[in-house]
Amino acid sequence: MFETLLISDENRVRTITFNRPDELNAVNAAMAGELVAALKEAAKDAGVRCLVLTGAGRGFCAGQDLKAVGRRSGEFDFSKTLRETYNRIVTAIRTMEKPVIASVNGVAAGAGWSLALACDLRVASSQAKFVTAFGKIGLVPDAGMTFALPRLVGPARSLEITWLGEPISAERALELGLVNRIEEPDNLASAVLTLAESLARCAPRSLALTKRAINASLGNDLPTQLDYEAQLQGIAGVTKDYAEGVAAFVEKRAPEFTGE
Ligand code: T3D
Repeated sequence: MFETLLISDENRVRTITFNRPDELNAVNAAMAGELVAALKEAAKDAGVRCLVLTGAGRGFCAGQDLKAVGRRSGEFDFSKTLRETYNRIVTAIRTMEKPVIASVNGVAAGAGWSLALACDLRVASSQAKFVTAFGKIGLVPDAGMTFALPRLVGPARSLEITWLGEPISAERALELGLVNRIEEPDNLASAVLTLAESLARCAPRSLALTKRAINASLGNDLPTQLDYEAQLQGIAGVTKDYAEGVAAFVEKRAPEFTGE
């Protein structure tokens, strides 16, 4: 269906695989457009309870396709392109009402790292590395990197990482809180699927509203956040899944959540 992406579904988990392995899955115009469409589809498909993003071959994603840069015609409008591509992709991931996991199978560079940072959780291969790349080619970090990094590691480390552009190993990324878990390369896909399946068994509205609450908390003061929690609990507390969760507890059985 897509030229640059592979899509697979297993146990209510959708996996989108960036599929330009010869370029370490660098993003060209076709891939950016297809990613916007694939994220939209995943968001509206009620059968998809968790989404995984990963890369084919030895890379996760090397950011903008630099080989395509030379083929650009006329005066290139960076701002317009970013607004119409990466900004839409990052917004789609951040606002998706289901968990999105980056399964970082190899190098994540430039906007490719930004895409991983936009995800809710990151599981990295022990062989993965993270490279800001922007500074080396005279650009500014984009695709949400300057939003995500300070929230994960604070402003001073964010500047150190983006200014110096030194590659960060998976192990260091784990120490810094840039990834949630590390897996051996051969085990990465199955470990991520197991994690995604656990999330897919949870109550979908509970996961979605929790994502909203955690995202909102970073811009809220305590009274606002407490009120927001009360508002969201007002929604969760009248779902069939809440009734099912309580019934399953009392009956000592596993809940069957439907998303209603
Ligand atoms: O322009 C706009 O629209 C604005 C948006 C900008 C957003 C951005 O993402 S800017 C940042 C762009 N990305 C980079 O600058 C990263 C460039 N790549 C690298 O620095 C290195 O390739 C890596 C650190 C990612 C990996 O290094 P390594 O040694 O593991 O692999 P390699 O040998 O450099 O690359 C392997 C192949 O992938 C190679 O192809 P070849 O020579 O075997 O035919 C290489 O050219 C290709 N490749 C890697 N990155 C890109 C790429 N091809 C196109 N675009 C790339 N970004």
